[in-house]
Amino acid sequence: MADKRFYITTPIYYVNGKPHIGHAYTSIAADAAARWQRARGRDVFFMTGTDEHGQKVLEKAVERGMTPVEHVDDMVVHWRAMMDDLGIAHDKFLRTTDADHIACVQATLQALFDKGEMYQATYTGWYSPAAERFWTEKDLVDGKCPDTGLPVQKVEETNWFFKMGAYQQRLIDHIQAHPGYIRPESRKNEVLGFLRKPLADLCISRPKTRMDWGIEIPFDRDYVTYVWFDALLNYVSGIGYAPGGSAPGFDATWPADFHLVGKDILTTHAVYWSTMLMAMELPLPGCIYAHGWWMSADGAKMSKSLGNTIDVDLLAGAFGVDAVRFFVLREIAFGADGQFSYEGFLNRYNADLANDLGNLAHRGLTMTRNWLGGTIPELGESTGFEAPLRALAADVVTRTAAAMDDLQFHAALAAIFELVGAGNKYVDDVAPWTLNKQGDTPKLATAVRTILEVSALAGALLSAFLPAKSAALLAKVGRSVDDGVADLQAALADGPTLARLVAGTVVDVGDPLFPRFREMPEAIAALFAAPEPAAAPPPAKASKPAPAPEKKPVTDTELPAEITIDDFAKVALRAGRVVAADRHPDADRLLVLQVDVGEEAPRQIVAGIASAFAPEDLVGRQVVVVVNLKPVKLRGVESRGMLLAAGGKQVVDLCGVNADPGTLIR
Ligand code: ME8
Repeated sequence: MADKRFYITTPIYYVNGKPHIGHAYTSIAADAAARWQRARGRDVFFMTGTDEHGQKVLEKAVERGMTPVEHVDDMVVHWRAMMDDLGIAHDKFLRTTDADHIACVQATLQALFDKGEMYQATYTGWYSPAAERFWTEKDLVDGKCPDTGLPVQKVEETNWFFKMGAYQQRLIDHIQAHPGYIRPESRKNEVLGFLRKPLADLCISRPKTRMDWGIEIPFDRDYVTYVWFDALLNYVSGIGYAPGGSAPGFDATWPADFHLVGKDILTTHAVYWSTMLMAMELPLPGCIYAHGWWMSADGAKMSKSLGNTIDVDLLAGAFGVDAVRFFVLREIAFGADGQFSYEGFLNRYNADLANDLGNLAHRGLTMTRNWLGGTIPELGESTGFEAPLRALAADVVTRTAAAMDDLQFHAALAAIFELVGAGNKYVDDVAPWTLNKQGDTPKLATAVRTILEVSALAGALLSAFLPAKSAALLAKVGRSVDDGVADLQAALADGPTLARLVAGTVVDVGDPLFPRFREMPEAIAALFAAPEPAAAPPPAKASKPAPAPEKKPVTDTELPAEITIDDFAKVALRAGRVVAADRHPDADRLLVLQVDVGEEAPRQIVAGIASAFAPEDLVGRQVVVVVNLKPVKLRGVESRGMLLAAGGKQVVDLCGVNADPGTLIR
């Protein structure tokens, strides 16, 4: 369909934390693809946004002592800023708290209900707050969420279900008939593997009594919509979908050409979203592309919850925004995982941007200034090296276009830098300094002009990756951004001529585009030079400056005021043994323990140690218990006593004694 808009999306990001390099990655990739297609002349719609409902976001709001609305309004600012700072030129930034999104979700729910796609049932399952989804007992890995490895909660409740299972065979058939539907290939096979087991129906509601931060279900107002059902609909709500009749423009935009997602959220897209669309009788997107993860230096996935992320602002501040955009797309194939290291960043910056691209342009510009009066020369006599360079340029343009249409960003960049490398080799082969010495002006003009042409072509090809630097490079040879677009389109249509510049234009040598860094920029070196905190967890050490005061609570490190022996004597400590342990039904940081402290019956103690221990590891464990602590209710469960533990807020171990339960400890 010639008129079909190119429609590309990123996931909409949870506002339970600030953005990091992983989110920047998906956004940069989508932006590069969108910019490329726009430059090619296509009508593009690029949508991104924030996912603002659900348990995770609600918990964060509670933790911050804010209402959910206050919290999301405050957090969205960081996400918008990330997009602006990284030059992400989206056409729409959607928030799931937007009124028109909410209206679309409710209308869709009602339409599916009216069609008989929804039913109510009582469900027992394991809920993972981190992944915001239910699992069956069989899905769990070591009793934990298979996606996140974090604790799950057993939940039994009556809910609304979407008849997802009914679409299983249709989905398998679609995936098999459209080999490019789920990419890369390995991810497609993963989804087909998942679909070999019977596909259960999808629980799409949450009772307000448990969690009310969501979109109310129109046909049962005691419930809100499950966050994924809400979030996935953004891809159509944002372009004007309505079950009874969509806004003008919807049909020219849907289906999406590409949904870009991280591999962590492939199932929700490939299975939930695809079957939802089938039930809604909408065509499926062209491709769901699941890219890999950025990992920290110690090989862990960077995530908000692990706190081992790379600060994009810091990196962009030190090396420039375009260097960040370039690095993340050049360093790893789109689909593979990549380990981030600052040394790797520095090396690639110096090698590709400073030494190759920056150097080629600077050589051409200084030669023009020094030997040719500072204006772009007419092409003169051939040196014999231009024809092979033009042939390579033609091949590079073709390969870049094919790679960009296929989201193979690293391959596109590799091709463009092959041209840059060939440009530098051309300089060495032609040796313009010899031509200058010999006074061979016709050949010198050709040589210098060709260097400038190759630099400008590289600049035009790189505009989707390095918007600001590409514009700066083109400006040095008198080309506007629009000229660059015209040059690119001409090169795509007819092959590059290496004769697009305007002779007589005054060049602007200025400073090199990418200054070389002989050592790590100070702001980054400072991350490693700072003294290590006494008990810094390893991931944080890999990516953040060490002793940020707000990260290390005062209570963990400083001595509180002195107490007397009498004060201490008020605390009754006893040896105990854990006889049973379970997860707290309502809080994933808490465990509910039954502890024998030598009394008639075990004590129930609620402890915030779930991040360090699985319940089954604790049974039989000897512990030290404060037995005269006033009983409290923690998230609705009574706790009578406290365990002594090491590590402050970040528990690392429990204190234990080898003594019978009830033994007095002093
Ligand atoms: O999942 N490496 O939001 P989210 C690469 N709201 N990419 C990463 C990454 C990493 N270490 N960490 C995060 C959600 N990402 C849902 C989506 S869509 C209808 C709803 C990127 O804030 C990657 O794109 O947890 C991943 O899929 C996304 O951020 C998850 O963002």
